Amino acid sequence: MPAIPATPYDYELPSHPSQLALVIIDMQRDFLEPGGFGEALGNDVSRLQAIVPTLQSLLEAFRRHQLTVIHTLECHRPDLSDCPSSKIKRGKSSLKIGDSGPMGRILVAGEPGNGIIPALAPLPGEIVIEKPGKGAFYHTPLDTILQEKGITHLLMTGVTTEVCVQTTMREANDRGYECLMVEDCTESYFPEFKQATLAMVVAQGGIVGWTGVAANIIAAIERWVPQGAIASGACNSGLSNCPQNRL
Ligand code: C5J
Repeated sequence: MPAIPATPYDYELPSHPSQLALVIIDMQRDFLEPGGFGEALGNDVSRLQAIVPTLQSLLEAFRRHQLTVIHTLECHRPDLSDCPSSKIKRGKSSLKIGDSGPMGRILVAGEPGNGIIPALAPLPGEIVIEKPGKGAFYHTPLDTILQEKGITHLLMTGVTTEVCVQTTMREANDRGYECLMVEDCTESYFPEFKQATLAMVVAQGGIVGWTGVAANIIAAIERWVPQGAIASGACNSGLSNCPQNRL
């Protein structure tokens, strides 16, 4: 089986391209742009912008080869009935979840700040998971969708490395998925937390999975999937980025 050079050792690709998915966690204006949730928590949001071009290249490779792409959004219903109370209470920021900020209500579905940044906007046919927790498996249909599509291998990207990306990777690992965190397609407001997370997931022989870089993944995909080949079952779920089709 083809493999991607990775840490702590090569990451073997699955037997069929339809078993692989790119998971893009929370690349939302609320986390990447001034005036959103990330800045309200006191963070320098400009740090997260740095991964956008590399993530775009990886996303384009997946789209070129018609491989499955899954976007997630951290968001809540307008009445916050799906928001864990701990999330609302936690923190001492001036703007809390549900409050009105410069880009609309913080982390509320449908508000301008809650959308995915235009550079990575989902295309029709790509799965968009709305998640009320930090992990993308908590109170979402993600596991069911992956099982229905026969997906076994997940490439984890997005923000922030040590919160939603790591939580999702740990949830996925516990469910038996083979996960690789893409080092240059994930970022944190705290560089030391990103480094610690990368070290933690590969420790003890890959206790949570692998880490690797986008260029190696793109090269492996180019060799592995014939140009334009349709990966059976991928991207054909009928789900889209249209708000009415979000999950
Ligand atoms: C956070 C996230 N950091 N997407 N969310 O609150 O990592």
